[in-house]
Amino acid sequence: MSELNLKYLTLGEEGFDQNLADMLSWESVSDGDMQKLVADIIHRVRKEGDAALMDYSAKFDHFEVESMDALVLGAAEIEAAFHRLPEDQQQALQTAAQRVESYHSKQLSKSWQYTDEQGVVLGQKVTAMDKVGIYVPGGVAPLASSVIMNAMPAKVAGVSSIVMTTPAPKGEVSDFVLAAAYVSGVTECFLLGGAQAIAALAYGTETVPSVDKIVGPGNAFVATAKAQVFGKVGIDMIAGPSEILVVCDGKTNPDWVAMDLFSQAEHSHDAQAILISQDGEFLKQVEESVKKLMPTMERADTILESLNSRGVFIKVDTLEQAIELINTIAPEHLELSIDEPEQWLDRIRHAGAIFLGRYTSEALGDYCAGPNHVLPTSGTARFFSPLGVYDFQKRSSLIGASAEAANELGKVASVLARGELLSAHAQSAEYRIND
Ligand code: HSO
Ligand code: ZN
Repeated sequence: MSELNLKYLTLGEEGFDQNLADMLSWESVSDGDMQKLVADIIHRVRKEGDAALMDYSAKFDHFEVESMDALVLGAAEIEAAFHRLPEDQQQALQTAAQRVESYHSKQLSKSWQYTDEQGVVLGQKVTAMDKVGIYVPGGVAPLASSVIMNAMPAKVAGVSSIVMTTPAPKGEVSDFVLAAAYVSGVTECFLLGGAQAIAALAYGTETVPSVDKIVGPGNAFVATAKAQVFGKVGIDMIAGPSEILVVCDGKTNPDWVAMDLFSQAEHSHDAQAILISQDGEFLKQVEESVKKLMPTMERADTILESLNSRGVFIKVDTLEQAIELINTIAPEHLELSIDEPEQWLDRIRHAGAIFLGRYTSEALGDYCAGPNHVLPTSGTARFFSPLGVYDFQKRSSLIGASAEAANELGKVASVLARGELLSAHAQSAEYRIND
């Protein structure tokens, strides 16, 4: 294993802003070649439907099937996977699903309506989307929690059909992932991965229904495909690598802090873990903990690569300065490992999720606290929010004019329409003016 080589920065030193900006920058790998490859896959799925899906399944997943039936799991098969799990896993999945469900039920928007002074009925009618597709990556970690986090807000919104696709390399699919689908109301699962899965969900094939929105994480192919089908269907945000920023006053056990940094670093070689403290000694102690604990980690290679390429320890003079830096970084996950963290909340404007106090590890939020773990990355917390029920609800405007209101407002509309040189608009308003 190569050596740990952590980057230290000190607020106020020469070049700090640029050095920090360099550490934070992250470019997606979607170049022109990738765009073309993905466009070809989408085109072929649109043209050939199921036949293309079966062919891609053999080619990319080494899973050769005679018919599409082999790539579809229905409700009974999804449920059966749940019952094959050991009881502690069944229970943990159910607890997580219930907590995520009850948290998200607070996010439900309701329709509203009022009558203004002119007697015009105005309002907003809120409806759920009809059909949603969730992409679940294959890869080494069977991300059951991501199934819950993506499906549950759709379920709470009242989406009537929630389907899932996940690749099945050599026909293998994780029972843990299927069981998570079961506890979160997914009714059908397609064993498809990559750009072809996204194409199938966006355009539909003989077997796969087209959906209204596609959500869920994925590799560069999946992200590129989602960007390309956007507009035909809705998509969630395109997520970058996972990040954690821990602000610590130096009074938390350094092993805890090191492990919290590891917990994001183990997601991928380009995940980012940042620690900020006003206590320089403490930063060194956490580095010692990192060195001590690293060899004990199952995913030590990934953690080390991530810490060496993108890890940063930042020394500040005061906690106030630390809080200022948070707003510049706009982290996906922010742990406030300090006394009375709530006192600082007013000043924090940009963060995907905020973990309050030394006992709140990010892992609780990743799995089972209740809030969503699909969060804005790469500084996009400046303008994006966590995935929520609101992402599966949409709004229709309501306008109802009485004869009197049509008279009054019609005059305004007529003047504006004539100003825009749109006479049909003007006349349709004027027909209803009676004085
Ligand atoms: N931390 C990830 C979510 C996750 N963690 C899934 C464990 N499993 C999102 O940033
Ligand atoms: Zn995580």
